[in-house]
Amino acid sequence: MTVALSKTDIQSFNNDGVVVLRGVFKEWIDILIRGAEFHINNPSSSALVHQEKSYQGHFMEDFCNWNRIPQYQDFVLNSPLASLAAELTESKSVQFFHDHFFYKEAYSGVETPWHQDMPYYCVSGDQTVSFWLPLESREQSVSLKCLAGSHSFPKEIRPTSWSNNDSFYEDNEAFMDLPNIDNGDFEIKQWATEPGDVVAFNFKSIHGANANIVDGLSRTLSFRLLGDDVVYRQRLGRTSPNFPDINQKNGERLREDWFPTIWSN
Ligand SMILES: O=C(O)CCC(=O)C(=O)O
Repeated sequence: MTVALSKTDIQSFNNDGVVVLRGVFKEWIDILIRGAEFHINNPSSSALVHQEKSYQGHFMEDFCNWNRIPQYQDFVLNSPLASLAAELTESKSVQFFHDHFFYKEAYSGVETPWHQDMPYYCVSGDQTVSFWLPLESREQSVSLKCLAGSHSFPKEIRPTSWSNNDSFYEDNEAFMDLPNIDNGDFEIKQWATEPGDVVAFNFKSIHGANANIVDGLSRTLSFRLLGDDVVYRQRLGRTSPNFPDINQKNGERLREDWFPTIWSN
């Protein structure tokens, strides 16, 4: 299934590292909600739960469930996801990398801190895209926020553990610190969204999300896809998500049996 994007959408994605696409997944929301409802009651063994003492709700994230939840699998294989990834990353073929679920209960005061995804991953390349897909209406204040242009920074941002802020790997000069985002030097892209809208962003875009302090639950699926130039990269420790038995060498295309090609032309 394909959806044609405008030149402006593709240009915004290239320049800013992020773009909002309106209504492209409208027909898939009910299906994904069914998957998410099952998922909330049946998290995987990789699920992480974050809780802030003074708030009643919790924030659960979970990874790599598309193979066991039929509605997610249907979406990955049969929705316009793959064609949109090919268009945005200007790739001839696209591999599916993984899915990441963010479930924030009402009044769960745990934010998603500013970060960049790429350094947590076992890949390198420029032709990458994540689709951040909220399953209910999202006010701007609780929507994804992205630093425009941060996908072109000269170094990766030092990855840290969200629970204690420790450096994720043995620290080294390959990484830079997060810039001071509050000093007004950066343009922040953040949109209110309706079900069916999606925010597409490069794995190198710095992004975060405020805590869900509104009276309603917040369910978001992020689907991560790999374009033509993406290859395996060995990191200096466990990645997130972690693929300990991947058995690959630097520079190889990711193995097809785990990360299938879902678009080629
Ligand atoms: O929705 C959120 O809280 C954060 C999403 C995010 O960090 C991502 O999709 O990579």
